[in-house]
Amino acid sequence: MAIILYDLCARDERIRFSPHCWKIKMALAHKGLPFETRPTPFTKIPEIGGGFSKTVPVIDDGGKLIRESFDIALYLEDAYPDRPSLFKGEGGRAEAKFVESWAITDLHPPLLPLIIRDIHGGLDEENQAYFRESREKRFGKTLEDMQAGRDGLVGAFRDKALAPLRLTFKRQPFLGGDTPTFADYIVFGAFQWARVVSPFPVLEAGDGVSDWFERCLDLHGGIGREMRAAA
Ligand SMILES: N[C@@H](CCC(=O)N[C@@H](CS)C(=O)NCC(=O)O)C(=O)O
Repeated sequence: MAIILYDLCARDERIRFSPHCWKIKMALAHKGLPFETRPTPFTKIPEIGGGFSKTVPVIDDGGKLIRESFDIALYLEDAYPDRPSLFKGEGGRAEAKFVESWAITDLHPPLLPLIIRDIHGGLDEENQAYFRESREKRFGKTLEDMQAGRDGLVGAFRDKALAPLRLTFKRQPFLGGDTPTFADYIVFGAFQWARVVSPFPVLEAGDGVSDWFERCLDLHGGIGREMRAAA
């Protein structure tokens, strides 16, 4: 039976933009596990499993519900040990946790103001109201004010926030080494989020990080690239 993934969707249900859900789509494809997605707008998340989670992704594997992207990846690794490994061993699990922590503290925060108003633009009316209210309360600024400075912010984002990735890709094609691991999918999710919601060029063509992202878009039959980029 196919695993079900509750996957955040935009006004157009075909548009799937959540960075955390992309991690899991890539992880499921990496393991070669059949899965189906259930398009889920922000305001419908509380209905999953009768209030099972405040966030997506959530997976349903034969009636067993799992939430939190990192825990889902660990579950898939342990439940399907004969499939290609997401972590390449214990050390890989521990290192992927560091990559996730870095993405939360140092990658998502500077990326969000570059695309936050564009995320809102893709939602339906009910979800626009929810997104605006929750995010403006959280950040103490309007979405418009947050995104207004992006032309001035993107240079520092590329130079500083992406420096550790750029340095790494000088030596190896993936964070996982010669082949990708869940660490790659954690970071991929962030850039796929930006690619799907916004035409703003957060990555510069020809940069090592951009080259790596292009490689990731082609992985697993190109499931990342199949999702159309925002125009
Ligand atoms: N720590 C969670 C974070 C998931 C998360 O923040 N998901 C967002 C979508 S990208 C969400 O569901 N937000 C619900 C909301 O804002 O109401 C994970 O890794 O799964």
